[in-house]
Amino acid sequence: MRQLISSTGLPFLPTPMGKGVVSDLDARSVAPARSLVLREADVILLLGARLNWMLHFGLPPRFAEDVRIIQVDICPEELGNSRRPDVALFGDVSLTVEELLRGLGGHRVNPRTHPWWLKLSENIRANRLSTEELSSDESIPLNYYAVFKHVRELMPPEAFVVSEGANTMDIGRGFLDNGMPRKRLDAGSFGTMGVGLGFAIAAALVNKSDRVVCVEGDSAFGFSGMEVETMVRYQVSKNVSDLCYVYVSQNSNTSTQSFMHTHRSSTATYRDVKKYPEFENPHPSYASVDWRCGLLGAPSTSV
Ligand SMILES: Cc1ncc(C[n+]2csc(CCOP(=O)(O)OP(=O)(O)O)c2C)c(N)n1
Repeated sequence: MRQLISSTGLPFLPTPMGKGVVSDLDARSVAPARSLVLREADVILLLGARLNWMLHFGLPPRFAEDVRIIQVDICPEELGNSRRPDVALFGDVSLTVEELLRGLGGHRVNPRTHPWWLKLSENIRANRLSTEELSSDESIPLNYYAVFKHVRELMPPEAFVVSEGANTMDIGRGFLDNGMPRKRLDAGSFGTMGVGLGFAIAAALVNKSDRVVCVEGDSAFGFSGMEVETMVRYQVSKNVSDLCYVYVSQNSNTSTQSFMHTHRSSTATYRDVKKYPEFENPHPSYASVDWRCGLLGAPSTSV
């Protein structure tokens, strides 16, 4: 796949767990222009990715009505699932790509002059600017972008990234880069919360040399947070001193949800919850889970 991208100059968009097959840092990644790419692409070569909720089922308005899809998949039942492809290729992605490369015979687009590339580059530039603006806003309560900017700076490029939550996972996808394949683990095709800490433990045990960075939304952490104790009991963090986990977005999701339920409001925010001191404590101390297990945990409200 790396050869396909480098020799054709085609723009590519990784799906979440495909991140790193071609490095997120590759100049041909158009992830920052994702919405535009999906909406306006006229031909899509779908390599092993599935047209499920993560790709909006391949349907309008997120995709063009008349987009032509060339779908390659090793599972025949996935071909035509949700949207009928114009070309269906049943087979191993690597072998199929090798054949495609042979057929393309050195065909190449120039990112500096091709009109589609120019449009994408402009959109990437504009989106990067607005993301930079958000990530440099370090007012309290911190926003996701400001937190991720700092996590990214501390993360070695070969790190495993475990990411779980809703906004935490979505926004983190654009910030926490993968330079290598099979190094991102998230809630997956079924968006299942509760897998994060278990994934982090498994990644740390399987690969003893690379850092594991586990980024959890607070609600997601609530599903499997007690695995911190498992880590300590099995001395995961002693064997792999580089295991590190971070809970972001301590936006008291649970408090907000209970608040919304109690007050029958669908628009309650963290600030509304703060108005009712008699209600749940909106500042649960996640760091104390670490302390109680003998780990180093630090609550943080600023960067
Ligand atoms: C097993 C399971 N139960 C419930 C859900 C529904 N769900 C989707 S995201 C989410 C939590 C999101 O909150 P949080 O982890 O705090 O992330 P945030 O959006 O605040 O960043 C939940 C409970 C789910 N996906 N899986």
